[in-house]
Amino acid sequence: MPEAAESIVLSRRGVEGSHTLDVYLETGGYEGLRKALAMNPEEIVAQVVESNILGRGGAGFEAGRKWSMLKKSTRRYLVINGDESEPATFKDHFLVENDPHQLVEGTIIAAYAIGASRAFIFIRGEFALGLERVQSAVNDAYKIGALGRNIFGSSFSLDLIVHPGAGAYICGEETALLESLEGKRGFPRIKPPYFPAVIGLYGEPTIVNNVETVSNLPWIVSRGGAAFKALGSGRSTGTRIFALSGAVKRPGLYELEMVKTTFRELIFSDDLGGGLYEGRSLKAVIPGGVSAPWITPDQLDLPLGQDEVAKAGSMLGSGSIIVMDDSTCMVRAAWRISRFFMRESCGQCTPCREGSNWIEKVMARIEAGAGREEDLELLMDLCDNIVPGVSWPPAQTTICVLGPSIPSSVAVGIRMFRDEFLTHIKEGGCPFE
Ligand code: L3W
Ligand code: SF4
Repeated sequence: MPEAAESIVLSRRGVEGSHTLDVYLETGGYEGLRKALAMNPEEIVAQVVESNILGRGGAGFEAGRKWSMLKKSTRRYLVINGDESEPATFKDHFLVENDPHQLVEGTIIAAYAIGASRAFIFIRGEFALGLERVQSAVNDAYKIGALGRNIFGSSFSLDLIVHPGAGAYICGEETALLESLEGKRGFPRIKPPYFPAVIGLYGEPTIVNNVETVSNLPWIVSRGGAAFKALGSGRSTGTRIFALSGAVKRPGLYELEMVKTTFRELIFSDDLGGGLYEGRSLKAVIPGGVSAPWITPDQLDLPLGQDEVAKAGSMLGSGSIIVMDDSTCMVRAAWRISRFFMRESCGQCTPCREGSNWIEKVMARIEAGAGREEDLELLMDLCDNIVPGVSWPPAQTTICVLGPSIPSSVAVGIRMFRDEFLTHIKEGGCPFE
């Protein structure tokens, strides 16, 4: 059975009015910030380093280490990435709508720790209610002196700007997000040299952190980095929100202590995913956003931990878990994912722009029943041209990681479900329709 989870970022779930200032203050809101302001910024960085919290946006980079990499400069910025657009990832959406003050408080703590006097929260434009609530939380924070000049009577001042995205998935890539904030088209920059911590917004050192990552900070500062590290195991400390979707009885968000629960428990426990629908069997699971290689039913005892999933040849990524049962057409699933990447490619790099288009066209014709047997080799060859060796973790031939994400589901789909692809080709159509 899964361990009982300590609720950190979802502690106000189900509390009526959780997005309002009154409820936030009644439930300990802004106490973490008050404590933080009584500490030196270096002490807060030390607490976050000790917590070992891994970034919750997808890459899992240690947040404290990233802060420590910030290049010395008089002007520095903090940017919070709330442009969540990965298919089946919906944790930040929930946090911005239901606990916007927690996000704002975490942002102020992070800005104080890194010495930024201006911060931005970039929120996916389609999250209309979330945008409204975060803006309203920011307005309230100014009113009670948690933002603006001399926050809570301290010498620290901060301005916080809420910025809506304009509908492009690629703007969730941190350097494209910075371009977009600067008013330009969301084209990713080449890293290095453009690691935001070195050359970021307006050319100044910038920290980009995910919504869920900073939402943990009020708790980390209040309870201490060691208390956070005591949860989870190994490098995967604390709790994490898992967004469970697909063919399960109880899809939704589950905040779980990292590593202490397995995929099997998350999917099948009555108090978590509740299992599959009657008479159905499991085919595969996509473990961390649609860039991640699928895992098979015999890998279900893997713990939900960063390194554990990486060792098994996939990634925990953004913490979204898609369950596919025997009613799922795997050709259609892989085609839909390739179509997503094709549409969202920004077009700067040839392998990504041309490769995604070509792969999508071939996948579409197989799904429609007009494929040829040679198409499977053609698809693997196209994948190989985007990621040499179609290896995992992928070698990068492009400016950003969207390119290397394209082959993953197509290659893994062909390797794991070749017969299903061949059935589409030989029978001239989708057997699931
Ligand atoms: C300074 C160095 N900074 C690394 C920083 C870097 C970034 C962080 C991680 O990919 C993943 C991707 C998606 N000096 C540094 C340094 N940094 N070395 O560390 O860097 P990186 O490049 O590994 O990650 P990334 O480009 O942020 C993100 C996966 O997440 N993903 C995506 C989810 C999508 C959303 C969404 O909908 N918006 O979250 C899903 O799993 O595939 O692997 O800050 O600057 N030497
Ligand atoms: Fe744009 Fe794709 Fe290149 Fe990323 S890999 S910069 S999305 S073309």
